[in-house]
Amino acid sequence: MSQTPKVFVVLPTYNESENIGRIVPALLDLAISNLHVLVVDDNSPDGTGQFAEDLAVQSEYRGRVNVLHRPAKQGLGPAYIQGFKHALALGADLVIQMDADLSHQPKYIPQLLDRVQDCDIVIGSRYAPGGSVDDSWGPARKLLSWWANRVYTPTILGIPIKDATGGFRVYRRDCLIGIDLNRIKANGYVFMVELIYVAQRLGYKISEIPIHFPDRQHGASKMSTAVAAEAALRVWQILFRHRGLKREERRRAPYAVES
Ligand SMILES: Nc1nc2c(ncn2[C@@H]2O[C@H](COP(=O)(O)OP(=O)(O)OP(=O)(O)O)[C@@H](O)[C@H]2O)c(=O)[nH]1
Ligand SMILES: [Mg+2]
Repeated sequence: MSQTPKVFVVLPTYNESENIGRIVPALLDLAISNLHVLVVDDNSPDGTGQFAEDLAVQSEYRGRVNVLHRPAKQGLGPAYIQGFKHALALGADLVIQMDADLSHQPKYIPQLLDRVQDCDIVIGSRYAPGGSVDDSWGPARKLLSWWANRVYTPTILGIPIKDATGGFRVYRRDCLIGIDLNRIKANGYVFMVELIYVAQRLGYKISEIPIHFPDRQHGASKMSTAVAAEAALRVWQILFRHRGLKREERRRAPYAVES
């Protein structure tokens, strides 16, 4: 890796017009040189894609904001995969995955980047010691989320990860190539679990740092009980799909360049 790694933050958006103008400046104002943002918008009806384009041409951000426009809402997984491949094609050494709704707070990025010097993936973790979720969550919601992440998912998959559904992460370039993103089939939120399970099977070193996870202040969540229940069932599918993977099956060739 060069002296100053090229860092790309991939932000998937669907109707985040109230957040995009907050998060992009917050990221670019971090004192991190060579940090770029890639917005992956699924043709948001609220105009998020155009707001992102407006930011991209603002003189203070020019050259540091890229926007990928996808034709329609096609799910978080495919948006991230296209975004990751695009960031790699643009020369990213490190790729940060985060939501655009400010539940993933930019202030943790220096810690993520610091930790990734010793491993392949770092997860900003709600369930590592010292991590926490929004105070407004009731006891039932807290318990369910804790159980899903600390008990259900790691037990089924046999992985020692405390926040496998957490979507605030940094990956090294070689690791995103080695995983072979074409293996990842999940569309929705279980994408996080599939990707981390494949990484674990392939022997990548994964670490977690504690974060506080506040609820979004603006815009609407795309999460629902039905989506969460489907994700829980799909953990089994992920197990059967990838449990035979071995370290030798790491991909070596970079991806073909796509837009
Ligand atoms: N491009 C794209 N982005 C999406 C899609 N679905 C969700 N997103 C984005 O993914 C991120 C996470 O979505 P949220 O609705 O906040 O879901 P969540 O964070 O799991 O749920 P909450 O905790 O309720 O906010 C946000 O930046 C969304 O705009 C999609 O189909 N395509
Ligand atoms: Mg959210």
